[in-house]
Amino acid sequence: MPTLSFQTAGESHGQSLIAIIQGLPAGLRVDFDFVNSQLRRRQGGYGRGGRMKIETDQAQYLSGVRLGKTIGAPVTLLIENKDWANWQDALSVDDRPLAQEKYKPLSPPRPGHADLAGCLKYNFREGRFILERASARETASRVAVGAMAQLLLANFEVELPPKPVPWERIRALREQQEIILSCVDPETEAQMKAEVDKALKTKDSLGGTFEVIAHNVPPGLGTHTQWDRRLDGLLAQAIVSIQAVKAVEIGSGITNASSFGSNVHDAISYDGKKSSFIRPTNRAGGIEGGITNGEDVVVRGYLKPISTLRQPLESVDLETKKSVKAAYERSDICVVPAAGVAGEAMVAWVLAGAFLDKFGGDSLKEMSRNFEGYMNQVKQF
Ligand code: EPS
Repeated sequence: MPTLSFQTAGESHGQSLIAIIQGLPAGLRVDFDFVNSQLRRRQGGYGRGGRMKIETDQAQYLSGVRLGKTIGAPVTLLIENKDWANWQDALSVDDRPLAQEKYKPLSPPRPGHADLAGCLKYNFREGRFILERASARETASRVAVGAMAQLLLANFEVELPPKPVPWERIRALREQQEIILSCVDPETEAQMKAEVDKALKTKDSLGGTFEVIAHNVPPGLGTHTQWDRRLDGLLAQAIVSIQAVKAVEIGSGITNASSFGSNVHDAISYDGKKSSFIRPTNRAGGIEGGITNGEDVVVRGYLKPISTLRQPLESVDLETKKSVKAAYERSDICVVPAAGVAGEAMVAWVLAGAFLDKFGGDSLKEMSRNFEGYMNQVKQF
């Protein structure tokens, strides 16, 4: 069992979403506003469907936090589904007679969604219960968990030379009330918005790419010594597990595959004054041999277009096996900005886990001591 772990529970139109985090050290101050602001960011973005008008996602803390700080016990987070009020008769927990007029069976299965594979596996004749858990609404729990990981990591920033990152734009994106498509280049963002408008008109959907950059990461997280502890592998799993993400890239991994090695690997030099190793480039995305090398950790997620189409593809009626159009269920058109927030949460989560694996500690104080000792060792290297 890893030092840090979490599990989520909850269905899209059930009463609430839950996450239980195990392994956070005691003494971590919880910034409740920060967690909620991350949840708010996840709800934004151009191309979202009607659901986000119903919800105001906020985390409640059922266990593990007292007087504003973690106590080392499992932390249980709860996010209410306001839409439950509209579904509780149709999806009641007990077996009272189904409110037929309210129940919305999901049939025939939507190509690209979990519907068909889930129905075959769990032996349902329509996809309602599959979609309820497969829905990307589950990422709300993950964003709250990731925010807790970000709060932990904020205690361990290391100083590194400044990078050419468009900070002003990123700050503005963070502060703007209405999230459009979270693109660092406003001109490209306008073109992206036009594409979403086009998909709206043609009743289609869109995917896209998000990038997460973790700054000030110390060298030495993850390890080359065992396949399942390589940090790039852990990041890849965490990112691909986000609904609709179908590919992941570390650094410039995809273009690296079609380049010569001399144009891919990041040369090493040493700055005696700063006692630190320097890389003019970071095509490796901050990870070599499954270990962080002190550069920014750069991860990209590639999303397929949302699989619910208002002009549905061919599908099959699960009872009659006849060809019919796939079902339509209220959905988003493009979720790239929201997936980016989930991606940020998952990267923070994996880094926090690697931090705990390396520095251990049952309290933040103990962990900080271990971290400082190691950083002194790196400085004197
Ligand atoms: C989501 C909530 C869902 C969907 C979306 C993500 O709301 P509803 O199904 O009630 O409209 O908008 O889920 C999916 C994309 C999916 O395929 O199920 C959310 O909170 O992000």
